[in-house]
Amino acid sequence: MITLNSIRMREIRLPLREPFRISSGVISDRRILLLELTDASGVTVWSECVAGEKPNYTPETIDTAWIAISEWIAPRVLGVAVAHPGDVHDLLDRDFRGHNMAKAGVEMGMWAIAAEQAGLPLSKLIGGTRTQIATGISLGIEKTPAALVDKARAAIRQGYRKVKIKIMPGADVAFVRAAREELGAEAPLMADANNAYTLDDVEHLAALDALDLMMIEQPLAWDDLVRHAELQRRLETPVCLDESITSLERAVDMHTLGSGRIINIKPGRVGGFGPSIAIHDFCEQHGIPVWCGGMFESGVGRAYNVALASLSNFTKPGDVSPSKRYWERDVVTPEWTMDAGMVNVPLELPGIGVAVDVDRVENLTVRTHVARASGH
Ligand code: OSB
Ligand code: MG
Repeated sequence: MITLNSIRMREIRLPLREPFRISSGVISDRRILLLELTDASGVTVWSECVAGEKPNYTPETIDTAWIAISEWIAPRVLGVAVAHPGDVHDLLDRDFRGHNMAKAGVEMGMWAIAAEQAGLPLSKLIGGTRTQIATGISLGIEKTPAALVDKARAAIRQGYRKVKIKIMPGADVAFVRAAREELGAEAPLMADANNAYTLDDVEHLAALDALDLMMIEQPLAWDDLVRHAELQRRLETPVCLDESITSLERAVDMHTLGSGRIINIKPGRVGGFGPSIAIHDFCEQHGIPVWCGGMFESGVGRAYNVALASLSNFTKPGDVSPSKRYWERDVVTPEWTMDAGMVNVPLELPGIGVAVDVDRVENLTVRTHVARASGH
């Protein structure tokens, strides 16, 4: 039984080691929403809401999530006894549209509470079988193909198992071709357009077919499945959907319509672990590979991604780079590391498997809010 006594929300600011440009915007300072959930059994866990600074990826931002959690989500869960963390998503979704990342921050924390209560690593609680996660890097848009090639070459040297190249009109085919030519036929390359194209660009995008990419991620609009189906019919390269998959139902629609052949699962985007596991299981039954995407999480959010990616059908490398790819210093100990392109799934301790450096978090905190069940 899980019964939340309190939810402490904190915004921290964490500068990225280098700015990151995608087709829809650039970020250099991450504003991160960390949550501390305390359960009536005495367990306290940390979780992360992965909403971005601006509504350029999904409609949510850290500021909308702050309101959603404090005004609507906390009152709905605090003091309410929940038998299983898999029940939380339905509780939060009833007559409450959207705000998936805000909901996921709380929902995932409740899975971590269940793991602590059971004395199990989070990965084991959900039935994960992998002990290591194959790791990919997501490379931002560079000014020139040569600059991109340098970054991609360094990534391959570091052992990454997948190199994702962000693309947009004006920085696409020539950039990816340069990477393919310089890095060779075996290099595991893919592209991510973050919605930068329309069906008018089919001929142009079809030029990527010659470059033997693992996949092209979310070329068309964030909420589109119909046009992606048309595009997939005209491309050999598998389409992978990210933004468009916001629930199990959208994954089923993708399969029905043929809108893509691979799914990037981000637990925040779909509303938490419950929907993530449901999408994973559906895809496994239908031969659709999945992998775990990233949102420049701190080490806290990364713990949840790593646990999720330990499930059997996460067969493609995830965007779960080690802490040093993002930050001078992470907020967890131990920091996340990569060895030969693999990140270890923590299996020693119950829960998320890393400890939060609370003093450091205190120093980085710019605002706090505590919501409590009545009487706590
Ligand atoms: O499209 O996958 C994306 C980061 C922010 C918003 C959208 C995306 C990304 C990434 C980052 O690609 C991947 C990572 O966290 O390493
Ligand atoms: Mg993406």
